[in-house]
Amino acid sequence: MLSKTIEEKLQSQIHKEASSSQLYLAMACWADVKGFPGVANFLYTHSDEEREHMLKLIKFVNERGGHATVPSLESPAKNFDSLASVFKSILEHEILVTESINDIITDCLKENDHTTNNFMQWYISEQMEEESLARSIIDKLEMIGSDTSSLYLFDKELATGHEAH
Ligand code: OFO
Repeated sequence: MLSKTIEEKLQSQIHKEASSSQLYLAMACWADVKGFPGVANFLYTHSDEEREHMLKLIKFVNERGGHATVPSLESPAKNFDSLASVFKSILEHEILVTESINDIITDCLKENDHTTNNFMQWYISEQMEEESLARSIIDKLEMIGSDTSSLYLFDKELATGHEAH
């Protein structure tokens, strides 16, 4: 059975995962209309993955005696400055998500909630992968700069899922 504190924390995490999904969907739309189909594809997939993260949490809360609330979401930004700024925002966003997951785990340890702690470990590994992927993409984009033929190849590479996990 979940304590009230842990249930509230998980509920707030549900909101964060849903917001991430929305944000990456907006970024995917932007990349799509700006002529980066590979990046768009990568971001559509990332958006779906975040929705999966949300669903996983919702099901866990319901299975453990809580009752998950489907969050209402604000509309994310529609326009972004550049590919580099998109991936920098993703990294910043994911760092915040990691902090909030760590915070839930700290509460689980305080409350001896080993089940939730164990469940949240999956999110920890997922975050490590997402952060390092975002960092490697940012490094690559910094190297490319504004060289259009390299950007074209970069986009193609993301389309084949070469960078994705
Ligand atoms: Fe990458 O946010 Fe989900 O966990």
